[in-house]
Amino acid sequence: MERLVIISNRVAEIGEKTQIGGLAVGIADALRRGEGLWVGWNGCVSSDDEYPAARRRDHKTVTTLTFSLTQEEHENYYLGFSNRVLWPSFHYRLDLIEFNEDFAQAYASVNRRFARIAFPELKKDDLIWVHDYHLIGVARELRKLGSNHKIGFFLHIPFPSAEIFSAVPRHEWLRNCLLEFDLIGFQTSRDLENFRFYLVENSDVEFISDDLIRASGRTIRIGAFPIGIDVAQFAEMAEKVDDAVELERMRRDVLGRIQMISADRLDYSKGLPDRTRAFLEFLNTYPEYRGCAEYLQIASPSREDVPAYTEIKAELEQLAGAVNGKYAEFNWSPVQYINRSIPRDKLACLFRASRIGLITPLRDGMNLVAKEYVAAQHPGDPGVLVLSKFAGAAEQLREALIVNPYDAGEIAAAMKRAATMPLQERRERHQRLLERIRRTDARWWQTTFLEALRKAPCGFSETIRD
Ligand code: GDG
Repeated sequence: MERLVIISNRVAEIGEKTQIGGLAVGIADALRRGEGLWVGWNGCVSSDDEYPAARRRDHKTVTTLTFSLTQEEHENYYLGFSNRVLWPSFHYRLDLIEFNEDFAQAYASVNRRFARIAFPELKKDDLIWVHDYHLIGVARELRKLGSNHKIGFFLHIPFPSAEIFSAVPRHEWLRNCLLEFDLIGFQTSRDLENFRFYLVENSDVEFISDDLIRASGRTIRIGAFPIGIDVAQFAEMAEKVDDAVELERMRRDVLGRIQMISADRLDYSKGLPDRTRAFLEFLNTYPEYRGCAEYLQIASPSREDVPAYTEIKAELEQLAGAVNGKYAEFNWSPVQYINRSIPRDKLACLFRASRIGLITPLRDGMNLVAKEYVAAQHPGDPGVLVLSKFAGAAEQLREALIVNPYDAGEIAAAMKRAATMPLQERRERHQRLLERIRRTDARWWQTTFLEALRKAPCGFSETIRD
């Protein structure tokens, strides 16, 4: 019988309430149906250099197999190659790349370790689904061990333009690793086009059709599979109004306040300082909103061991302080800044209680918050989504107010338009957005990806390229 095996960098606690990170949310949704095995890092770093044994835990339908990383692996594979080379470069921040040879070595050897832990567990008919930029080398390592399973890869972050990708240290090796999968999936058609164009310019891959390529005797399927959310589940959380949020909403109604909200990991790709500057521009340009517009910025801590993240945190705190310093009054603060992760159900209520959702990343694979904001709205009196054109979600969510996240004036104008949008227009836009996120929800994402993987021509690799 077919079983789904997920291999991802982190394995989330199943059922954990304050789970953050889009990948964890998406995978947990996908595994909730059917039998499955989920293999990955448990989030702990062991204090010695020993490789601690993997730990198995059986949940209802899912078994998790998790293990710790050593200090050295954590430094060089996770904080190093994954988050100081791949993450910045795939988000178009070549200036933030910090590369060294140890990072590349550790990345390859940890990918091998993932494969070695997973391989003995595999059954003949398993479908293997590898997730994200940390594990590009896993199929190659599984093939070396003799796996002839169908192995799919999904990239949650953007695939950059060919020029950018060809500047990534070890890009040829990464390309060869990718070509050991049977299906390579991206978030958007733009990512897919970028990958195709890179191959045209940097390989002798043969293009058979829109979704099939041939490399070194193997046929590989490629495609775009925009990730979705469990719309009904999120809407249900938003409807169970939290008392504190409701009280605050009523207070705001009485005071005629306009609430704006954003929720992101505190990451330089999410455009948090640019958005705060845009809010300042909004208050500068439209004085009628001074004293009544409030921006609630939830920025959950992320990767605090990487210097670029501490720098952006300092910048953001300084900016929030500057906006409040300039405009706050004794009974009103324009920016409310929260640097903690808050429970998911509370987040859903806050989205529903906010008139404007501000999702303006500088680059984003998809951005699930944009879809969650739409799902959380009351259909009779919905809020307005202001969305960056550089979020993968913008390819689908066309009825949002689409903005250039680098242009503070443009975002400020969109805030004004959202704040004054007539009810009828809000309803119409929301209705269309809701239809689309329902049609391409978490289940749709999982089933279309797995269907494509089942259809992929499986090829055992005779020659592993280096
Ligand atoms: C990667 C890609 C892609 C946020 N703050 C809190 C909180 N969250 C939740 C959100 C959402 C998730 O975390 C974030 O997902 P995103 O998609 O926005 O972003 P990444 O973490 O960067 O995810 C991204 C995604 O993978 C999936 O493929 O969309 O492009 O970068 O679910 O609601 N959750 C809680 N408290 C918070 O304070 N509980």
